[in-house]
Amino acid sequence: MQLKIIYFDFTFWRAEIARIPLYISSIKFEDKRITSEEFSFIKENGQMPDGTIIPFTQLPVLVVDGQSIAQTGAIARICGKISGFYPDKLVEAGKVDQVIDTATDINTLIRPSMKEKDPIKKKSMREELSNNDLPRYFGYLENLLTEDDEWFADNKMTIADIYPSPLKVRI
Ligand SMILES: N[C@@H](CCC(=O)N[C@@H](CS)C(=O)NCC(=O)O)C(=O)O
Repeated sequence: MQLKIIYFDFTFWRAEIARIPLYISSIKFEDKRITSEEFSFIKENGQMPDGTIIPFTQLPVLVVDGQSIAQTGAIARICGKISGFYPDKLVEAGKVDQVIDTATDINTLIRPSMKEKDPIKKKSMREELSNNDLPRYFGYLENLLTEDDEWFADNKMTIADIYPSPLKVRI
C-alpha cells in the first residue's frame, strides 16, 4: 500500500495524529510538506501541481494508492487502523472518536485567536480561552481517564492518546 500524507511543514495535531502512529509502527509513507506556492495552487485548482486531488482545498489529505482522503478524523482512523492504534470493538472505537471530535471542537475554539494579528487582542483572546473554555474542555477529557486506566479507550494507547500534545504546540 502506497501512503502519502500531504500537509504544511509544521507540527500540528491534524497531521501529527496521522504521522505519529505510522512512525511508531514503522509504516513507510511519503511525508509531503507543501510550500505556500503549492498551497495557492491547491486553492485555485483543487489539486496539487502533480494532479493529486485535494477534495475540500484544505489539508491534511491522505493519499492511499492514488486515492485522496480528506478530513482529519477520517485520515486519523485510517492511519490508526493501519498502525494498530484504533480498536476493532464498536464501543472502544466510539471512545476514540469522541476524543478526536473533541479535538476538532477545541481547534474551532482556538482558531480565531490563531488568526488574530493584533497582539493585544490576541493576548486577551488567549486569556479568555485559558481561563474558561480550555480548562473546561480539558477537564471533560480528564474525566474520561481514571487512576486505574490512563488510556482513553481499549485499555491501551490509541490515536486518542496521541493527539493532545501536538495540539498544544501551535496554540
Ligand atoms: N475539516 C477539515 C479542516 C482542515 C483545516 O481547516 N485545515 C487547515 C490547516 S490546519 C487548512 O487547510 N486551512 C486553509 C484553508 O482553510 O484554506 C479537517 O478536519 O481536516
